[in-house]
Amino acid sequence: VQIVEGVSRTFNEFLLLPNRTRRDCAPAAVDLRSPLLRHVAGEASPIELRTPFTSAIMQAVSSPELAIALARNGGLGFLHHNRSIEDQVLDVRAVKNFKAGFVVSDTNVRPTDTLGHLRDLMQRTGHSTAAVTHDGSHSGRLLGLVTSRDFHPQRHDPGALVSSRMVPIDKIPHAREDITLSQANARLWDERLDCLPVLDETGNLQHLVFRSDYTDNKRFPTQLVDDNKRLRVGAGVNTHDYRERIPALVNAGVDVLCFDSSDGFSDWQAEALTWTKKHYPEIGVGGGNVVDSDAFTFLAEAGADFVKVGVGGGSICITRDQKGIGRGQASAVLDVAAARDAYRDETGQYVPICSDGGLVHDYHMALALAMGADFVMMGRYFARFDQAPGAKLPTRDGFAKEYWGEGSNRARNWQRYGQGGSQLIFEEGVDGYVPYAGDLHEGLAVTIAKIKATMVSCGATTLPEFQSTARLVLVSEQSFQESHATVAARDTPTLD
Ligand code: MZP
Repeated sequence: VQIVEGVSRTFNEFLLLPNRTRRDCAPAAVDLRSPLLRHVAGEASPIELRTPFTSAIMQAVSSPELAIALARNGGLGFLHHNRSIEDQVLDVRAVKNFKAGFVVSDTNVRPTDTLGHLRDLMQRTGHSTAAVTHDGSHSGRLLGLVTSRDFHPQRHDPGALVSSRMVPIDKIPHAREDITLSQANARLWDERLDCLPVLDETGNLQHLVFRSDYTDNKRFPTQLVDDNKRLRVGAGVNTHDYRERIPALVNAGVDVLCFDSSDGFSDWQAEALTWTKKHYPEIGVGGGNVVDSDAFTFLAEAGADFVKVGVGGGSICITRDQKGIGRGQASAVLDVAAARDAYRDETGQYVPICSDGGLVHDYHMALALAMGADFVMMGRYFARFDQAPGAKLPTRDGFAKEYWGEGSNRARNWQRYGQGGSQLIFEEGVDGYVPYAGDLHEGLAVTIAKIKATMVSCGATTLPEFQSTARLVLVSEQSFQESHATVAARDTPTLD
């Protein structure tokens, strides 16, 4: 037996030291773009994430609704594969057919229509936002906006548009044709709106501009939606039926694939990656999960376009209890990041890595990125939002959402947790609840603000800069305790 040097460490054991913050290093200057796929070092990745977040390949997480919301915030959803090929294809199509657009005149939306009617209409047409004009035409005087978020199943939607959920035009900042998209984007983010109407001088609607249209410094109207822009979506696949599943997903328009396994250091995964790159060289495909440099190099050599890191650290995971395999997520990311850099130096190819699972606090995401992860994948984090598929249930203090592991009895994902047959013999995951966290757009905006604030404190405005200049320290048990507030809210006396 060999005892590997070093201790298996977790994110809780590290803190970042603040670096000097220069004057021009402010949150607005921070750029969170990150490569998703293998590329020649020094050149651009074929697909870049605008924000370094992906959703876990899990039933309780990656619905089309969540993938749409995440893509619109610059990340990427990975639709799960623990069901029939036909069902997964339908979900890919739901994301690809989603149109960030407005309901046009022939659908005849008038202020007197009911929200129920509008919901059906928007679901049928795949529109995220409806502009309500005085005469129901797409170029009439704009009265207000209704977004698909208002139609979440847990919310009630009776009544006429004007009296209920419509955001009236005087509450919406609007734009004229001559502003740049970067200005539009700043307004969208400031107002936490999904879209910005462009009006002519008499208040007639010209276009709607969406967050997802944002491209630096492009001018209207070249970048406007109403064209064929589609959101990007990823899909999980497994090493059992990939020869049938992958062609169907590619045919449905999937952008990226990822082999999903609790232990990806295997001949099956290498064979499946090689097959995919041979038959679909134009499609990016990730592999994993791994926790050390040998496994990274094995998958990179087999053709993986990115490699996912993490065994046993997931919030719903009991793999370490059941099988005694895994590694603290911080040690795993540090080791694999070093292997990625060595592979780059040797081959000239940059193969991004993803830190998957075990991110409990927002600052853990910043740590994972500082330690070398190009992007992160999260289950628990996204399962808490409205857009995740788990049921929302009342609790004594508010609401909770269901969240269950792919290795639990509920999910029975034997393709991921193969124990030598098409059955789960023992569980590797649990079935539980997470605190409800509202809307993804709002929650992720706060998380992004925190990560930018961390990077500013560390004097970095890009992720590569953050990774090359970050200074980490190990924390003792005592300093870990010191990190938390020592005055509990309940101890504070009531003040007049
Ligand atoms: P977390 O973000 O909830 O901590 O972890 C999500 C990750 O845990 C997933 O992306 C996947 O890699 C892993 N996972 C999913 N199901 C299980 C399980 O049932 C699991 N054990 O470990």
